[in-house]
Amino acid sequence: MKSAPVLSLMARVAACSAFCLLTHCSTTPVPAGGGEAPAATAASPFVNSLGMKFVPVPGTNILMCTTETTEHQWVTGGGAPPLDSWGNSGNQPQWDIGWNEAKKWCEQLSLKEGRRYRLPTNAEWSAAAVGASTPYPWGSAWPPPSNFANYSGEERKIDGMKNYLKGNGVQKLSVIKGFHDGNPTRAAVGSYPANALGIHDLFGNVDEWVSDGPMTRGGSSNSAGDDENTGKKRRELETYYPTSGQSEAGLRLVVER
Ligand SMILES: [Ca+2]
Ligand SMILES: [Ca+2]
Repeated sequence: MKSAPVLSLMARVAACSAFCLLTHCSTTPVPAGGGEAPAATAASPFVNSLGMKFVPVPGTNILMCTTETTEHQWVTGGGAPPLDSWGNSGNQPQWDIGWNEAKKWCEQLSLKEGRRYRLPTNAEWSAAAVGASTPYPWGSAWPPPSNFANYSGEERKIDGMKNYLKGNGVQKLSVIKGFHDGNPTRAAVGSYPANALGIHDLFGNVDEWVSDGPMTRGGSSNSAGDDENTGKKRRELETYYPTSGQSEAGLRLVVER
C-alpha cells in the first residue's frame, strides 16, 4: 500500500535528475579546482586559497570578505609588492592601487580559483554596512566613539607627523578632536570590532573601491571629516557618502554564490 507513492517519488527524482543532466548540468562548465562558492554563514565563513574569510550579505547573491585585502594576500595573489615607507607586517591593507589594477587582480584570482571574485557594487557595499541608518555609521553623536574605526584621530599628534599636521610642504592633514584609535596610519586588518555581519573595517583604515565606477566607500585613516577646503564638513564620514577615487584606496573582495 505504501510502496507505490515511494516508487512514484523515486521515479520523479530519477526523471528530474536525467533531465538536469541532459540540459543544465551537462552544459554548465565547472572550473577545475573551484566552482561556485559554497554556502557560508557568519559563524562558518567560506575560506579561499589566500585565507580570506567570506560571509553572506543579506539581500545580495555575494559573500563578502570580512577584511580588506592585505599586502601579503595582494602579493601572494600576483599583485606588485607595495611601495611603503611605513613599517608593516604584511597584515596591513594593500593600498595606493588603481581601480583598473584592483579589478585585474580580482580577475586573476578568479581564474586561479575558478570562482567569480570581484569588487563589490556600491549597493552591495551599502548592504554590508548593516545598521548604518544613522547619519554616521556609529550613530549621530560627534566625535565618533574612540576605537570605533581607524580614522584620523588625535593619535596622529606625534613627532613623525608634525609636518603633515602643519602642512609644511605637504598636504595638511586634519584630525578628529576628541577621537582616538591608536593607529596613526594603516592598522592590521581586523584590528577594530566587526559589524553585525562579522565584517571589519568597512569604515576607516583604507578606502575601498567599488565596481560601479572609480569611486570609493568608507573613508580611511586619513579621514577626519572636516575638510575646510571643500566645505564637506564631516561628509566623508557619513554613512552613504561615496568618496572619489583616492591614491590611498585599497580593496575588499566579494565572491558570487
Ligand atoms: Ca587612526
Ligand atoms: Ca575600509
